Amino acid sequence: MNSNQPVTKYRLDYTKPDFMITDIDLDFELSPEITTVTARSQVIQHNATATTLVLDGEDLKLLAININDIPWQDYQLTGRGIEIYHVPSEFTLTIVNEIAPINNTALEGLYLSGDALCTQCEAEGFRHITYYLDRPDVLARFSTRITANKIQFPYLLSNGNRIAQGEFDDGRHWVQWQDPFPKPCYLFALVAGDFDVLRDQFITASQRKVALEIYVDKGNLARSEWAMTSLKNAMRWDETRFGLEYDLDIFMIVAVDFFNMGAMENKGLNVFNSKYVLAKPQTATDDDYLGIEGVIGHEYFHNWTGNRVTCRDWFQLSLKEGLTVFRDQEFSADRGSRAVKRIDDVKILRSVQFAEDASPMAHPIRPEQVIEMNNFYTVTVYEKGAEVIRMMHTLLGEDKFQAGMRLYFERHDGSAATCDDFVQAMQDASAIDLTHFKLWYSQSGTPELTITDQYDANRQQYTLTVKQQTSATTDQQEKKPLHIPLDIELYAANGQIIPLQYNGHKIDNVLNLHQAQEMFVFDCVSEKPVIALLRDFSAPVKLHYDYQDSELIFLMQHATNAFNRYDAAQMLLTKYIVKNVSNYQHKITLSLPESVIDAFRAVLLSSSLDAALIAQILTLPSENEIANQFKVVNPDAIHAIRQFLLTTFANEMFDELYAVYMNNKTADYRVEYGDMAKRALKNSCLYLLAFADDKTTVSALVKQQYQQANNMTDSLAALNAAVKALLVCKDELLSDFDQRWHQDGLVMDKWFMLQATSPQHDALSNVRTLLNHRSFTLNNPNRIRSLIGAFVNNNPVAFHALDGSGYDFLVEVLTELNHKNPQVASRLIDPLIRLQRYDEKRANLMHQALEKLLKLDNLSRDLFEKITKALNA
Ligand code: B3K
Ligand code: ZN
Repeated sequence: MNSNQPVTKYRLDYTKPDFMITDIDLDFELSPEITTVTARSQVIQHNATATTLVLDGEDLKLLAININDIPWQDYQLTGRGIEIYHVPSEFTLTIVNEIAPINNTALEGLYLSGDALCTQCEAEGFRHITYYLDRPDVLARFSTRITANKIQFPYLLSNGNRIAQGEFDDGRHWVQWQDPFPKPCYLFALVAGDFDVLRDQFITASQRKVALEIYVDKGNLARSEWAMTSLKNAMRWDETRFGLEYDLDIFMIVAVDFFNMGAMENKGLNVFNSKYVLAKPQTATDDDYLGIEGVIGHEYFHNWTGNRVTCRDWFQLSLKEGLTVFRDQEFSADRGSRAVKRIDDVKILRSVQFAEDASPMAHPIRPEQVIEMNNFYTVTVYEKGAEVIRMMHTLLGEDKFQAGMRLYFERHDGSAATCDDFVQAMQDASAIDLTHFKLWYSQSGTPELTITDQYDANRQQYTLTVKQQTSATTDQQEKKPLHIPLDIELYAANGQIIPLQYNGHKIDNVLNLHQAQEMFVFDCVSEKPVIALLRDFSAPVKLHYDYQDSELIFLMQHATNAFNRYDAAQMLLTKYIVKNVSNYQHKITLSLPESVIDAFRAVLLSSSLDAALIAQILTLPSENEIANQFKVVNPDAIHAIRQFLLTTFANEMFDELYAVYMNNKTADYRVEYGDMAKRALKNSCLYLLAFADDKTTVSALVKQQYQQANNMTDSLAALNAAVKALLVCKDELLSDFDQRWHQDGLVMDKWFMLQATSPQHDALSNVRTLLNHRSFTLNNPNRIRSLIGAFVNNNPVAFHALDGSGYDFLVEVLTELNHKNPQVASRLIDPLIRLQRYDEKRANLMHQALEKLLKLDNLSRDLFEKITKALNA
């Protein structure tokens, strides 16, 4: 695919473009086999010494170049595009080229999704459509004319407003679109196909009418209603919380089945993976509903944070992504449970982002060097990026943060900005010095806080000593202390809050850490307190503090912050997980104190806690979360300990789990937060029960729930329990599910995922068999992720099998995907590049697997970048 030698690009090498394009008229003669693109651009020289216009372009067939409507011969095609020599200082450039969407399996540029044609241009896909200045700091007004066969492609969509349309005698029709807002080409979109359309409208705060249209595959109209509801909620929320109104007269969403990621925020025409649009109770789980709400919100919020103000260069990606993730997190938190949303987000950070920091792909939220930009749409740029925004929000408070947002838009609306610009606006609007804070943008790695304390009863003083340290990462040896907001609270033994004060002055709960080691003294502390640390997870760090069990159990009951309650439970379990992993390795019997079980039983039976929060606390940390506790990961030990805990909980709390299960049944299915919380609690009880020794009772219960369920949340929960606890009914239920849903790819993804993550000893051979299942195809990224992605990421025991079979399997898959879809291949390889985290035997096998891949013909830039980093680490 990419025959060019991979080149590393550096953030500090940024230079302004020599030429700008102010306007572009695109004309598409569409057909899946050959599409002809005519691009008429208004080009202006910005650097007076530049006379060569260098345009990006890949996999294009050039037909003609005109300058000011006169054919131009003075050019040369390079592997990466075209160099046009001796151009005037201002001119009209017309380029005609052909592309073949039908052959585009990489799903970047213009490609076929089922019977529809659609585009994906971020980050650098536009160069697969025509020759252009494919960089985000070139903003042009786009107008797009699309011509295609009317029967095959009744809907022809692009960005902006539809300004004209017409028909030809030969069965073709055309539509002309115009987008009044200048934009970089990564926000360009075109969709052509036959759809059902859900239409609605939204009246903005200033009383403008916006037409809302959601395009879905024929027959799926009923499954698009939740997406529409979510869109309207997102539009209203952005007005009320951020004061941001939508700017065009129309907002369209198109759902497609073949899509490399979740969705794309193209101006006025969002293209979505159908997974994040389609939902009805029978096919979508509560988590799917929440996922749709979040992603619809995310893409919509990009209209201001990403589109109106875009990125100067791709190193600045977190400018729009970190900020927009923060915004979508807040949207979800404001709509549902703030605490539960926070816990979900922290889990992703701890399990995936911390692992990325400890991998050869470690990078700051603003990367310094990149070979393939698509490799940097990472949890670090997105989720850690959102944490960095959240810390600024914590430091400034909502009002000053919003003032910062307003200043940011005042300064940068309609242009391309940098992360520094954003922080500057926050600093200027708040008068809070963020100079030291900015280090979060350039330093990679997970900071670790080691906290000790001392209580002086005579002086009634409590002293906290906080050390911070960030270990070297593969990309960066030297680390400096960061500005870290540490949110704390002190409690007396009766659960009362002890106010923070020193010398008669009130002290804020958020301590500002700046140095490698600091001391904080609090007085008027009349007894040795229990401390809640990192309230709401106020910074993306690892915490070390020597809590006694009794203190953790106390925090599980008394912490005012729900995140702290959850986290105390996690820390308590983690202590015994780590202890038992060592027991396992030394062949000592596994054990869990009665007091720990009692603490969890108390949470389970709590009448005051939100049901969804109880469910979160009762969910054991995943094997990946646990793995991050260890320098060298032992997947078998971790799995064994987790199974032991599940069985212990189930047997010890059987009656209580059963009672809570029974008490939280909901009659009808409603997408309503309270009901979702009840289902979450009920289903986490069912999951635990499935591991109890009384298999007859639990099998019957699981089977009954599966058979009686009127919604996917409940049937999938039952199926999951059966598969993970290896209940005898599992095969029967799995095959029933297959019979029922095999024609529905999105539903089958859940079924593939369950089997890919099964603890069954022959999970891999089952996965191999499923590659030939009627519902599976290696052409669809969703299927790949749910079967292969789930296996390599979430079945560590099988993937890291000591015979190397898991690694061999991944090598086979990647060999095929390397040319078919490099972006998807590159995501799948992540667990294989983390070889330093495993014992010598596994690390050697992983090394061999990577060397094999490195020898592939035409290795994509995407895989090349990760493999070479891993081998050189
Ligand atoms: N901006 C897109 C992601 C594009 C990924 C390109 N490989 C979706 C989003 O973050 O909203
Ligand atoms: Zn985004």
